[in-house]
Amino acid sequence: MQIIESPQEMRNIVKSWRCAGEEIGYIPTMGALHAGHMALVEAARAANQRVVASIFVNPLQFGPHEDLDKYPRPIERDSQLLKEAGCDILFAPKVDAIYDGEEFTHGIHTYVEVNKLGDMWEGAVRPGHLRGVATVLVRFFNIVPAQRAYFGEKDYQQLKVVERVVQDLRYDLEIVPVATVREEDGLALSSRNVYLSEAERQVAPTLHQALQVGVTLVRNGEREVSTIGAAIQAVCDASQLIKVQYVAIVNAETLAPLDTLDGQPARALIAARLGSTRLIDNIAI
Ligand code: PAJ
Repeated sequence: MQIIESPQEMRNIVKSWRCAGEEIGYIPTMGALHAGHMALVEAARAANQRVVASIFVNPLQFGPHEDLDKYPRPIERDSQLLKEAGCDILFAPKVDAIYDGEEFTHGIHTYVEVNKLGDMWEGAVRPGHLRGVATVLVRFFNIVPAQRAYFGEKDYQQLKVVERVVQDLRYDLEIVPVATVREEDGLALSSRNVYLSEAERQVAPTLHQALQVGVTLVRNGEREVSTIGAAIQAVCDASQLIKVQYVAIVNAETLAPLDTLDGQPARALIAARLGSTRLIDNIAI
């Protein structure tokens, strides 16, 4: 596996692969890789001749009081995992290869912002976050002109925002969703789980259990969103360590809140704080 820092070099290699008729699968990440990320790599490996993963802790998607500085960066371990998974290239650019210095001091020039879809839920709780994600991803899509890019359903709103960006900006790129990988107790894998204290880690699977309670209600015929939402909230509220930020039952494509379930694809979204750690999860409902 090659490790590449230079965007120009990265672009040239992908271009040469494309000229040779090869298909490229691309996995953008912020590193601190776990089995969730590796599921994306495996999906890419299975469907493409070439696999590129990137690791870039994107300052633009962190709020002023978020964990940018303490975000884990185990680069040796990450590159070993990618190598073992059969990744061809790890693209790991420095911040100044992606952003020009004055973009931070004088305000960046070109943002990618997705109306509505990017303003609700995560967009409301973390202003600027999804704009930061969309802005960095178009830069990476231009540097790594792959045919397919892989995203986890774990970050469901991010997935929908990326699909929208690719459609609206007419990228010739297929966005491939990959199911959430979980611990045995149901907790969705996340690079941020390492921040949890022992007590918080013990109650963290409650988020997934609460979502499953919602699914069970729907299976048993419940259609009132307020009832389902209240049941999910109640499961979480039973633990004092969990501070729910939102529970939302939404249209699976537009993420607009629903009143009743009348057969359209729907998704339950949850975000909560456990101490200083923020966790999100979601489920098809
Ligand atoms: P990061 O949190 O490193 O996640 C990279 C990819 O892995 C995302 O598509 C995410 O949804 C997926 N992923 C994370 N945990 C997962 C799990 N438990 N199961 C399945 N997939 C999982 O998301 C980002 O980085 C950044 O916002 C990024 C897209 C790289 C832009 O900076």
